[in-house]
Amino acid sequence: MGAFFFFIASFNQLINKKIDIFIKNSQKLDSALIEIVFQFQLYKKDHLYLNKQKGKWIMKIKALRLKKSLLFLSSLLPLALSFSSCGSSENQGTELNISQTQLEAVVQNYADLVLANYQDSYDEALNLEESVNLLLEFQNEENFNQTKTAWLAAREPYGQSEVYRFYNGPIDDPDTGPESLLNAWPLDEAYIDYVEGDANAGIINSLETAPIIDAATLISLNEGQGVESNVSVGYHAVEFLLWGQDLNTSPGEAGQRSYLDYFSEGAAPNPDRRKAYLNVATDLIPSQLEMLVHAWDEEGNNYREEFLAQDSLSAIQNILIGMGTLAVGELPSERIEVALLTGSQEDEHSCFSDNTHRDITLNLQGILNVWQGTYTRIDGSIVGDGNLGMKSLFDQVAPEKSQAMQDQLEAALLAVDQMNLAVEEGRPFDQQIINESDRANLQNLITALQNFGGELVLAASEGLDLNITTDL
Ligand SMILES: [Ca+2]
Ligand SMILES: [Ca+2]
Repeated sequence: MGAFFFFIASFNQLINKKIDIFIKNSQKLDSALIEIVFQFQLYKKDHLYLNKQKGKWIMKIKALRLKKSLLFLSSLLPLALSFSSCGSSENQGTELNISQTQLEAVVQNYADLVLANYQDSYDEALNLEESVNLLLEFQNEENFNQTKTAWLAAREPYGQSEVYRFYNGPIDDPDTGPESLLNAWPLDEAYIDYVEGDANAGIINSLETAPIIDAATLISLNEGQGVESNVSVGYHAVEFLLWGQDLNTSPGEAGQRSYLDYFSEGAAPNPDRRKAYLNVATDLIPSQLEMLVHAWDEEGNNYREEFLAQDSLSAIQNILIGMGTLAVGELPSERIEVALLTGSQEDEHSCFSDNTHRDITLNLQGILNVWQGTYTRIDGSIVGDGNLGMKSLFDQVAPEKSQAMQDQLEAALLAVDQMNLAVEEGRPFDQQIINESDRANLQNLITALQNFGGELVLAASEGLDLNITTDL
């Protein structure tokens, strides 16, 4: 068995001594460890992560909304948890119940999904760019609404692509990855434009911050002053420029920005700078996505070539890290549980447009795509081979775990259907997080996703002898 233990608990669970501990290995949990866990009570509202890597316990505590600020508590607490190695090398050298040819086909199939998914993301982003061009040329409400529709459409393929993150692939390569320029979030809207109570807020209204609004300026201002919520570009910046703040004056309502904000007839100051901002920020989205298409296309001399050339099991390890991290951390924890804990739309993914239910649905669809080995393109055509997905792989090497994962995905799909039904009934995600029965459903979704991820980690260890880390 791979030596990997995973444990996650929110502060509330800790204080109630209702700790969910997902220990699938048979390793005894030392009482000293429990004691240390309870010392975390002083870190209110924080999430706690505990896992075991290479025979050593590592604890991390993550402050809400400080995604990149993992604090290694081993420096604060005497974590001398030198548990004896629990046979992590047991499987080393064991022959896998699968051929090299099959493994290569699975990896190739995945690369085909990624490329098609990024191509669709790029095409839809170009449509958005064209809609903005039309809006800025012919200024009317119809074109404004069409632009919002194009933004929503652009999110459909991109949301599915997030399962290709978290393993330092092209999207989040530490040096060149455009993720923070595309999908940075949460976003402090007052960094960009006026907000309720401050008519002069933001880059748009500050000649001092940005004498000229161009691509270089907006990119340089992204995550300005080292503040992660100082987001100047990407889908969510454009979302705010189109919808404006969601003041929820009625429960079913999203942001109500007027198209007149872009024109001199409107009440908002600096319409020309706002136009320039919308234009530049929108253009940047397809230009970032184009890089991703080139990284994965079949032209060679790119990431795809390296990805296919490496050892197939290393490639599969990356595929599973992407899927596992989205399923265990990013989607249930960052994107759902944080909003549930705070009850605030500030922690809602697409808070201005109230499109968060689609973000969640599409992230799960992305996981399903990689699981099944197919991706349905925007034009309805299907890319990939259903016999070459992760499910087929695990059916062969860890059939019981494979079935357990399938069951958890189906439970997650049921919860997602219920979430979407509630949206149709007039309760967008920002209302569901404050409605008791909807909250219970979202909690079920979190549990199903995390159980899926937990089974994935174990299946990879059992069937493929791969260690999958799912830390954000
Ligand atoms: Ca709303
Ligand atoms: Ca909202």
